[in-house]
Amino acid sequence: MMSSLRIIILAAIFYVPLVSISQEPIDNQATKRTKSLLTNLHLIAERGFMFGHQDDQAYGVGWKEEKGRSDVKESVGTFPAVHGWDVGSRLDKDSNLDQVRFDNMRKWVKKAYKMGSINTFSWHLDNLTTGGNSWDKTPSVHDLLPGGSKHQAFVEQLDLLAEMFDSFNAGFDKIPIIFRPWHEHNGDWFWWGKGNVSEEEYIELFRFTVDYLKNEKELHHLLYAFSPDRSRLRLDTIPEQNYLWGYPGDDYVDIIGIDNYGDVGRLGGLESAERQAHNFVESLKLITKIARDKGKVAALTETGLEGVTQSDWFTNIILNPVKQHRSEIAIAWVLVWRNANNTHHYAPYADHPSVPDFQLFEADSLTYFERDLKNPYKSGKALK
Ligand code: BMA
Repeated sequence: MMSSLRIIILAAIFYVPLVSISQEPIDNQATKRTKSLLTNLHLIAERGFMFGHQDDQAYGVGWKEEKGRSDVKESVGTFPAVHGWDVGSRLDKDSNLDQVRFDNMRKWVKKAYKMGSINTFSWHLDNLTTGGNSWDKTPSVHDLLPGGSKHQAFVEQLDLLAEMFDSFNAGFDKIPIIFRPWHEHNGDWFWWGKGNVSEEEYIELFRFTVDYLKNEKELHHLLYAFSPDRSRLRLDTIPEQNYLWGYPGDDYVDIIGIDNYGDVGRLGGLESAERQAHNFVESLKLITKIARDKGKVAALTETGLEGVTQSDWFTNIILNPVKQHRSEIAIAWVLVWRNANNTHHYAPYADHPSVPDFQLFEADSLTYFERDLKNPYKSGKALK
């Protein structure tokens, strides 16, 4: 028998990692399809990235609930590879905060799955302390935690959430999904954000949410994403430590995300275009490094330029920087926000000036849309 000291010395000499990095979901009872999805996300991130869009099938600029429509499809001939949805403000209502009917959402989630695309969920939950919305900054997290005055009300919302997620079935199979709760928490604009919550209580909220869905409700078709906001993240000093503010731990997170609207051409910002481009790359290198060190997957969980006012935005701002820094940037997807109307939209729509550039973006071998995916729920079979 070799002594443990000798093993450590040998490991150090030959650089053998003492802890093997696991690529298994945090849920050790995750379904086979969910495990395969995570494996495939790792693989995709090393080869390129998927394009995602919020509420893609629900509405677009000038239309709502029209069967088979999608502004992305009408611009490039294929649906996105990732479909973003939000289950706020409260699941005891018929529709979400952006008037997407939950019944329809269920149908579209299934359709995305059947097409071989992936569904991801955020949760703009109302402030249960005041009855206000997510942007009501009145501290509430303390009330939601065990022993708090709104704990029961919170558990009721989690029960409804679990019911919703549990209803995502295709035949006997549960449709694997990526859940991204309590996003942008390092900003102060949501009641669960920094300034309105202590770091300890934020972590407790995140852990309680995951534990409840996984252990109490026994949902095993979920992967979990963590997604701070880039605007409140200092990239110059100890960025890693900065990023990990509120990190609930490696046992609670599968995906190392970031939301970044500030480095992608927003006008009137303080930073020059060069500075933004530099910071954009740095932010993606940062999440890639953290994800690689932890054996997790990185993703740009939200981004976009409102109105897509720069016609080469997709290639120049998103694709080229990723391409130029391939060895240091590995992200599984890039998701742009919703197409609400002709000013508040983040993807092009037919006849928008950015369509030709979006077509180049889609045609590039680094980007994956629905038509490039085969079966992301089967190991090694994600891409065509
Ligand atoms: C914001 C805007 C709002 C919307 C919210 C949640 O960025 O798009 O109109 O209600 O996201 O989707």
